[in-house]
Amino acid sequence: MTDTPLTCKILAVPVQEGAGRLGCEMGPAAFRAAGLAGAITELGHSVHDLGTLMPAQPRDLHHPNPALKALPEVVAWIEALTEAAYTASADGFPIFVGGDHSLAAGTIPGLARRAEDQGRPFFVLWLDAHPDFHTLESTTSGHLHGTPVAYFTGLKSFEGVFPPLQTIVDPKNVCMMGIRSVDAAERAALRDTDITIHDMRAIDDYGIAPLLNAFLKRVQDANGLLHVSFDVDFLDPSIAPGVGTPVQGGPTMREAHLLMEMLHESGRVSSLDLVELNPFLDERGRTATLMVDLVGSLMGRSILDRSKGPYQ
Ligand code: B3U
Ligand code: MN
Ligand code: MN
Repeated sequence: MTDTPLTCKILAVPVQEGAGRLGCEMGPAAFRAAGLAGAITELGHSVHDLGTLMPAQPRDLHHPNPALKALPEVVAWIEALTEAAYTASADGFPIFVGGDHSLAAGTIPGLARRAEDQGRPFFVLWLDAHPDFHTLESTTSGHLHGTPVAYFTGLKSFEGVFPPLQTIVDPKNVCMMGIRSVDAAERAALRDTDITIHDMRAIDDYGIAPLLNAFLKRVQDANGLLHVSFDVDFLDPSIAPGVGTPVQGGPTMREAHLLMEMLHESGRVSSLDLVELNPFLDERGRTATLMVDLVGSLMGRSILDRSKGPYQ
């Protein structure tokens, strides 16, 4: 993909009801102000602005877990998102700009269904400090941005509450990186899944590159499509303070750029979520600006010209 121009379709998704702190609804505006579209077109790609998504009409929904917050509202967003992601992925490279991470409970099922239509295996790279693997029963915070991975990998908890899944994502096709804040119930549940989880310990031990290469090889061998779900709190809060749930000890700026550059070189990435940017908590836009720089690396920016291959 190195030199293939993409048609990027940017959809703004101002959902914030899934997070514990207000402010993610300003995420799309901050990405715009930090120059997201220009950073992409500068690299020779084109950008279509799909505007701002509206949620479906919330329905009366009840669940025995009294901690759950804004269940009808989040489900209404997920319904609209699933359809929007399915439609947007018919062609081009969709970028879903959130919004909190409950967004991925809509984008990923819609994209997985599209991949199935196309007869292509579907893979997810989950970049996050958190595994977001709570069920509706196990979450104690009740914040639904902590649940999307459990939902789209088909855990029963969500049946009859979240929209029925037309296509379940195979847990074997999901790889998490950057994990460093795991609740007790998630820790127990993750022992029983086939998801590949590279926590910060693994990154310290082996480095980003070999871990990512092993996953990318699996995507390549399967001729798969790869969706990247990028939670801004994946990054260390010293470089990315504009998030609601910062966790110390995350990847550095260079580790994050390396990862994005490698993703570009793989030519496998077909869609992207950018979530959990909270401009209300940011410092003079520096988190938004860094995220736009990282999208530049994903879209083909490199320090030196590498078109003839690396290190000659
Ligand atoms: N696991 C915690 C914290 C959390 C999850 N995702 C984010 N924070 N962003 C919870 O509330 O479920
Ligand atoms: Mn997350
Ligand atoms: Mn997170």
